[in-house]
Amino acid sequence: MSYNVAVVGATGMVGGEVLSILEERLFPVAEVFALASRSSQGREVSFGDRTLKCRDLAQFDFRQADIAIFAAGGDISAEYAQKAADLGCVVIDNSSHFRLDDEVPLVVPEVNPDAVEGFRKRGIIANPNCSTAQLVVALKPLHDRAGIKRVVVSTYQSVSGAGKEASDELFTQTKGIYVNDDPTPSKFTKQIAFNVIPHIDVFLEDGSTKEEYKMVAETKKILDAGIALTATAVRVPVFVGHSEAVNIEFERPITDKEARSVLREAPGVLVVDKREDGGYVTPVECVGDFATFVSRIRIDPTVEHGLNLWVVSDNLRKGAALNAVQIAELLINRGLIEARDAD
Ligand code: 11C
Repeated sequence: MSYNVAVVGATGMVGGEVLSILEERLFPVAEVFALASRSSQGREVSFGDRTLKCRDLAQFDFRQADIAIFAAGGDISAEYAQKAADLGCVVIDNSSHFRLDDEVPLVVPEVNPDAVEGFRKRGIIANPNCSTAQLVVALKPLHDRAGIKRVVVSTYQSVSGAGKEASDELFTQTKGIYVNDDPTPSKFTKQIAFNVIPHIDVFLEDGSTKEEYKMVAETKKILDAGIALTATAVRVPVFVGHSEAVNIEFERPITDKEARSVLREAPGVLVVDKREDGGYVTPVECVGDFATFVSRIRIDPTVEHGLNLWVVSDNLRKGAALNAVQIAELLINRGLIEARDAD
């Protein structure tokens, strides 16, 4: 059986990755609809060796699609996702719009696959924030083994998380600084080239940022509401690949050796941890990969049952497009979705 898939935001960075991943994973597509705003109508995007012409999202009849992957931001999801779902098209939404809605499951297939069944309420499944997705993939097997009490995480997030304009700003600023061009930021609040910025998304009343809040709330919804988590989210001058320094306090004892072997067996995780120069993964090495890489696994002797980890993943893939495609695969594998025009 094959499925008609609509990709909303097909001209964006995540939309482009969705198209690549559908093709790379041989997703059973009958037809792919590349949808974008009216101004992008007719623009061409690649799907394998085919070229697709973008259609106007506002004019698209979602009855033609079995699955829609939305990757065009919260406002577009707010306007169109429920309409698409009401027309019988299962929506997988990459924006933050529905993530904390009780009637919408928030799913990372390696972590809480059973939650996907809840899609029937509204016909929508939410994809987590990129920094949460890779974190919970690494935390889940450790939580199952030793019970996580508290997590302290500091992120090192690439500019692609903030979109194409942000990536362009890093590129232009980096080049410009060598020829004394004005580095005045426009997308970021401070210079990003040769700098780090401890601020992602808007500030909240308590002094944290929304990115940090998302990591707390989404981890609780996906993994376990009982886990205490505190985060500091930092933007770094890296194009693709988010990194996280993670400190974990467990209920029960766990050695670094046990953690390494549990992580080695865990779905979606690749352990690269040689305890020697270069024996760990950096963001440039994870680009284009499906895995969440875990390195620097070691005991934290300052707390009872403590561990430290370094977690790296391609934020456009596991953090967005790959997770969305995996959710679609999960729906198919569980027989939860049927092509309306079966072959
Ligand atoms: C960033 N994590 O790196 C953000 C991007 O809620 O889907 C993803 C925002 C989201 O800026």
